Amino acid sequence: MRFRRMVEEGGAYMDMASELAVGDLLEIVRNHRYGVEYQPIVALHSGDTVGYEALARFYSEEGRSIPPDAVFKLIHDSPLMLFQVEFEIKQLQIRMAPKDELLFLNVDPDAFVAFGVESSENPLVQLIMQREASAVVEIIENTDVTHSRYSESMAEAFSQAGIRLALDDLGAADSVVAFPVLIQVDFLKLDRHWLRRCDDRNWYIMAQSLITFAHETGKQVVVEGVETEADLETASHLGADFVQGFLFKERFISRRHQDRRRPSTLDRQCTQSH
Ligand SMILES: [Ca+2]
Ligand SMILES: [Ca+2]
Repeated sequence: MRFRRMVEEGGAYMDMASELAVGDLLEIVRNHRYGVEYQPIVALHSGDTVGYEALARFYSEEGRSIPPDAVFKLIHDSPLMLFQVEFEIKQLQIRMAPKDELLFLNVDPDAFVAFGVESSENPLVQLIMQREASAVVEIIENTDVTHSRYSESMAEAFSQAGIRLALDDLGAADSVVAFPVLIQVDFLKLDRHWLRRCDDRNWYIMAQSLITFAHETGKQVVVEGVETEADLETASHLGADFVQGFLFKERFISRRHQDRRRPSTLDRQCTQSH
């Protein structure tokens, strides 16, 4: 359960072997071989990109992509390293992000509590506050009590700092929803599984009802995992506000932390544009 976010961030790498040697991890961290993939959040009514979800990427010395879930799995064994890596990645995701759109950021509750300050004084909250009203923090629900408490305390801290919240992966295969969280957040992100289930009338009505609930309580809804025009049509019939997924692959933006020793073409582009 704790690794659902990491699997999501794994994206295309999900099927690859996800073992990583500690030495390789240290090499990645020491040299900040990090990157970001920004996936567009698209308004259904206009087709415009209104925001991006930032996803972490990692690279080997040779520039090869490392499955993100392998990195997160390993750094979870060391709270301080988890905090350090999460902090640096959020810094990068904010620094390299398109400036004017919403920026959806996945924040790891384990990293948040690892710092030992569970309030808006937490450095992760202070960092994300730089992005002001355009930041949205994505939270996931956890089945075990400890992690549920971490998610709740993190949601509270961001909320107190005036940062909007999205409930991520709602309806994922192993998800459990706490009603207070459902009520507290500003965005609902319906997991990609809804699109596969919507042939079943009961699931369809449930999705519609969640969207009606969201709208009547001032929230907006993102349907994730839109891969085809048919998916787009389903999301539209459901009444969602936004969609996200591989149908919009040409709008994805990939950026890497600059490696001073061997800057890539992409890095040079990033340096020029920021
Ligand atoms: Ca997410
Ligand atoms: Ca998600």
